[in-house]
Amino acid sequence: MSTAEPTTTESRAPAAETIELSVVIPCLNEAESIEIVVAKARRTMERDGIHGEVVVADNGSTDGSPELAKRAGARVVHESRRGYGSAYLAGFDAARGTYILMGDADDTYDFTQLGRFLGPLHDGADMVIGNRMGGLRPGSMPWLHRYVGNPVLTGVLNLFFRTGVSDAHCGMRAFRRDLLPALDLRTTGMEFASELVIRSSKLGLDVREVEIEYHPRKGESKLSSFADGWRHLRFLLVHSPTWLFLVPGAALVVLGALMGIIVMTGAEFIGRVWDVHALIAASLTTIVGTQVLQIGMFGRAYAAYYLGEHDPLFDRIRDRLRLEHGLIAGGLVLLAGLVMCVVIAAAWLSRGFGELSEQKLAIIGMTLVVVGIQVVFGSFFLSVLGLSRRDAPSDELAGGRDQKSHQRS
Ligand SMILES: Nc1nc2c(ncn2[C@@H]2O[C@H](COP(=O)(O)OP(=O)(O)OP(=O)(O)O)[C@@H](O)[C@H]2O)c(=O)[nH]1
Ligand SMILES: [Mg+2]
Repeated sequence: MSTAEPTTTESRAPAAETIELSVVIPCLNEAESIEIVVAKARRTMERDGIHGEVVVADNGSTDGSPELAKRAGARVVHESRRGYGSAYLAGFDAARGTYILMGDADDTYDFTQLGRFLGPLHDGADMVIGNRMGGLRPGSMPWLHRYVGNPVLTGVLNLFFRTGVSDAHCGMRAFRRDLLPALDLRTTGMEFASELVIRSSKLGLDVREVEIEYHPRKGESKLSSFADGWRHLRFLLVHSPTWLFLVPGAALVVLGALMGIIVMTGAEFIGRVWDVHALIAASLTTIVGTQVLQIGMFGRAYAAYYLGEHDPLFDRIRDRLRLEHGLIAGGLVLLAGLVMCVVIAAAWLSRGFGELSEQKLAIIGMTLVVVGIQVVFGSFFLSVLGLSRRDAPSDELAGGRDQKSHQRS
């Protein structure tokens, strides 16, 4: 939530208890359009008999936008921190309606259609998101956003979080204001749009879509294709340990194991037989894959313990596996590796430290030793993450066996 206490310029604000809809508009230097947009929203609410208010959240505009917004009948909130998300957080704090409708100040969204968002909310939806893709007016969206940015980022978002939303960056949305504490929105930039969709999906909200039109903007765009695109992607990645770590980690382990099998069986691959160099690559791939996998597990544990995320897979694993299971598994891998290394060393010793040409077995033995050590310490670390939760009873630190739900590996 916004930390800076926003200052409000009151202008024809209806009594709080009568407000059904707060139209919240973020604004940064939108003098060309802000008056039009505010007037459209106000006129439409009057026309449709909706008791509402228009809140403009300004981010330090230098072109007189706040004054224009106020003149058009909006309540203006000033937020000192830059960014689309910051502006919205300040606007949401100031909003007093039962429902909030969000939309840009650049006249790209048609505020005369706001009733189409309110309808599903009256029908019981928690959130309504516009879908612009069927209603793009010529010149409204550059091809890079239309065919690359939006589909790729919406696709990644749905792959990672299965939200089912078709146009995840549509800026026109409406939702119940009482959901804000549960939504717990924090991001300050354009990635705020993704955060809202992901949080709604994680909360299992009833999210519906409405087809809308998207018009060419007035004034200068505040969106920076690559910087903002990256901010979205970065946000999606760091909120999905599964796709950031577990999937690539598992892929590396499988790749390393396959390479190892090809070398050890002497099978032909791409027209040739592979030897010790390929086995070294296989070993390193497996080791790094195990590391990445473990970081993913730590990430999921952190999200479950500290971010309060509901994670059925993690819960299931935690219910079935204890620290000791991890220690036994890691210990067995370590032991297998040690046995291989000792056998090779013994054979070498029996030859009076003479010729030694057991590179392949030695590489496999050492790989198992390294992986085993990682699993042992990784299991302890997972346990430490669980133990250090504030609600953990203090005697868990002693590793009490009866701490069923906490002492897990
Ligand atoms: N980027 C940015 N936008 C802000 C900020 N504060 C308010 N905004 C407003 O956020 C809304 C969205 O920004 P736009 O530039 O329209 O971004 P966009 O809709 O993704 O891109 P366009 O299709 O080019 O309009 C506009 O109403 C901006 O005025 C800020 O600090 N940074
Ligand atoms: Mg816009």
